[in-house]
Amino acid sequence: MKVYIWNPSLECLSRDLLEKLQLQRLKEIVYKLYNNSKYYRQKMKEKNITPEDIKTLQDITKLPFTTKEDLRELYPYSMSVVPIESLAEIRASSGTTGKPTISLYTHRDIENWSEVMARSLVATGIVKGDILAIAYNYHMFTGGFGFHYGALRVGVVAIPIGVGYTQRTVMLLKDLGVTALTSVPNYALRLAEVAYEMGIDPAKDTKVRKGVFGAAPWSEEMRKRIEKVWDMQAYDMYGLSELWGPGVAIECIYKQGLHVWEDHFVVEVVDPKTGEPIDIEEKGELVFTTLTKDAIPLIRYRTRDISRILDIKQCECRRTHRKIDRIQGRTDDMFIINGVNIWPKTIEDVLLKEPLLAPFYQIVIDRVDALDRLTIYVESKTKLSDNEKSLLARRLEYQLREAILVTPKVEIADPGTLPRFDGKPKVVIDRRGQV
Ligand code: DLL
Repeated sequence: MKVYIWNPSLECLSRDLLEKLQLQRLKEIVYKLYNNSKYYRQKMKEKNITPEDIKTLQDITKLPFTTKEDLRELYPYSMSVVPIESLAEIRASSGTTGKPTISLYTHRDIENWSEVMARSLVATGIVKGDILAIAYNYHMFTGGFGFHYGALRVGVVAIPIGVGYTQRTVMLLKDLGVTALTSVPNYALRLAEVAYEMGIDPAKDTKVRKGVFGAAPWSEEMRKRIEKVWDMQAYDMYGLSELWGPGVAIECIYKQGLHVWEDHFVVEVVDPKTGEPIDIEEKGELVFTTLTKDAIPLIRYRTRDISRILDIKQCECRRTHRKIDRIQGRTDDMFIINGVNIWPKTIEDVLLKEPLLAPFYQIVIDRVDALDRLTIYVESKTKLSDNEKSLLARRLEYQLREAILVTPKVEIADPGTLPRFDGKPKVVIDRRGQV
């Protein structure tokens, strides 16, 4: 297969020059935050450091961490270091206690995000001449627009196909001669299933031969299945809204880890318990410092995603940017339903507000027809009639949808019927398995 590179002068920059560029940008960003962000100035003062203490890249470990809690506390605008009128876009993630985290973008942010997305698409062989169906949602989520911006930058034809109209999507994939697909990984299997039901063989009757999947964990086994049913090459894309969205790291055609765009991000791996740096190749929590983010630059952002930095000097694709392994899990209890991040606590908050319910519940996640399904079993305080159960369940489904942005199925259980736990309760049962 041919290696395509969007921006060779930066993607293949020598390590020496790349690290010099990183250090220069790191110094600039630390200086900017020290002088413009009350929050970071305070945090640096607590650690007794000033921008002058950053002399080498290794000095990054002297800097304080930033967490998701910090972002929530400073909701909605207080993390920003630019005036509101210079913003181009505002996005919000699904939140834990009703308050989402806010992502702010200046025009420069959109420029840089488009650049890393362009590089990422091209790294997977999606180039001018391709027709890309973007089956991510285009609302507040970063998936749809992120890929869209990247496609426009490269000159790939973008189809904002979105999610939800699966039969129509299959028809359009076929009729429009789509060559590349991007979505949450399991949606690629769902599309294939629906295609078969419509008498369409995705491998033979469509031209889709490349796919980029991310926003949720997926296994090698799932990759094999996707590649087989579609007769495509499937690549892993990593990103998070706090760092623009998708486009932080991407697999190149060699599929041996994901290149992190290191002229835009410094990647570290730390021990999730102690915060101490971890050796190369060892598993730990990914931490990113942004080097070019404009509205909300972040220092040492704790992602809670588990991975490792791979000890590979030079990739066969010639890119010099270091690679991380595919995401192996998380340090917290967040789970992802069809690309939407959900914390059990948000569900609990809704359930415990309802006076008819007892505080015993279970969250069950299944995969049905290649889509994630969320069912919440919760006990009522007193025995209810079938009609009362049904009314209560519908009301809770509505309230939960408002809180978690996914519609679950709610089942009301009779008092005393759900399991009790002596120790840490096992409230989330994920039956999706590896695939
Ligand atoms: O999921 C951005 C994105 C969109 C990435 C499209 C890739 C493709 P958030 O909604 O903020 O942003 O969720 C970020 O999703 O911390 C991981 O836990 C998880 N995640 C993202 N990509 C992957 C991946 C987008 N390739 C959170 N493998 C992250 C495993 C992933 N988990």
